[in-house]
Amino acid sequence: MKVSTSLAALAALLPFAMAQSPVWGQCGGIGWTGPTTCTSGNVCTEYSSYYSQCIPSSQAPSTIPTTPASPPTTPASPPSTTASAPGGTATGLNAKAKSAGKLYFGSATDNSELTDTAYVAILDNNSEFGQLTPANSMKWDATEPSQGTFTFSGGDQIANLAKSNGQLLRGHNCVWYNQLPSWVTSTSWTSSELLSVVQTHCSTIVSHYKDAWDVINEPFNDDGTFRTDVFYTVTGTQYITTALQAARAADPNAKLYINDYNIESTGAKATAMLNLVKQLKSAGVPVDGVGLQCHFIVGEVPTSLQSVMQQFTALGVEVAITELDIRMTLPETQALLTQQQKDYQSVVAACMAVEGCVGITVWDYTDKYSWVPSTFSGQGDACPWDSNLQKKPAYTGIMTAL
Ligand code: 9MR
Repeated sequence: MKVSTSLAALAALLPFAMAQSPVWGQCGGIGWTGPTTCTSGNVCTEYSSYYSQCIPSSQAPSTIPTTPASPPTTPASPPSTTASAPGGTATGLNAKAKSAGKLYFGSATDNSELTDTAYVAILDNNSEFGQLTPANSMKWDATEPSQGTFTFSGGDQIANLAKSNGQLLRGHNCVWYNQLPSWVTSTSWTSSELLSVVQTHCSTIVSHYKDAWDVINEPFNDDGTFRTDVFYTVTGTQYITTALQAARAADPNAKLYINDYNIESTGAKATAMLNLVKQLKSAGVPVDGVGLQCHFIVGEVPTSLQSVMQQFTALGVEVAITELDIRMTLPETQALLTQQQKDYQSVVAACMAVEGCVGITVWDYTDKYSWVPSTFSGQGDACPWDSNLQKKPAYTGIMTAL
């Protein structure tokens, strides 16, 4: 399918420019050009300078949160622990990121890694990491293995670790084509049945884990057409609207993201994501951020990363670097490590240069647990710590940019 065809399909499916926003629709915020009043029975409630939403009058908070002066923050964030050395010098990645005005520097992690005490000791260090993303345990196969039966044990382990470390949590993810249980992929759904399944799934997991969420993960093919997974095949783009609205209703404070890869440079896929965000916002569908995964290759960091992030923030959404790693063809050499250091530095510098880039997450901090070698044969060493949990030159590259 051509980009123009899929966007036309999206346009046809989304309700357009209304005089008043519907319940759960957007009704204000920086960059918002749509309606600023709500349909009867709802009240326009400001959550941040970037987002106001129509809430049923019966559910509207008695005190409206104050508008932050700075770029959007995650309201549900726990307090950070002290992360500076005596004299005020920031001692780790998260401490330095926060001193520089970002919300966090974080890492993905996985449940099977949490028995490695040396690994966990570094992960627990709030000076290095102020945010965690579960690499697998909040995905659909882990959280709703059979219809209506939810299991939170794996996700809870990581959520509890983040809480006890004073770290933010990023839910990952509500709707993705991959790691789906067979009851989702093998049933012959009608559109309304599958939308109800999406609604229940997103609503349940987003209300269980409060913070930022990758509500929609990887909706596009690399040519900018929509990925023809079960959700798109059965519902068109309506599943995106349903998932985001369910997430907003489940937790009005959670930052709701669409997350993808290969949108980090200008091209068809980034354009498709920009158009999707525009369409969703103009239709009053809640979307707060775009996640740029940033799975890069040494020596091939896109030069347009900063300008692409600026194009997203110009639409009134925040951005985050959600899954950063920079892999190399093995064996590792000093030259590759030096180039990797420069590459980490330039990615982090791009986020630093964009006010609405709220934070950076590496897709695990150590080569010991990177997903890369099992997926890309002959490649690896993509993380800022090596497989012996020692810092690599890449670590210095990040610190320099922060
Ligand atoms: O890191 C995850 C790995 O353990 C899983 O086997 C894999 C399954 O697809 O998913 C990995 O995480 C992916 C993430 O959920 C979405 N973006 C790409 C990540 C790397 O594949």
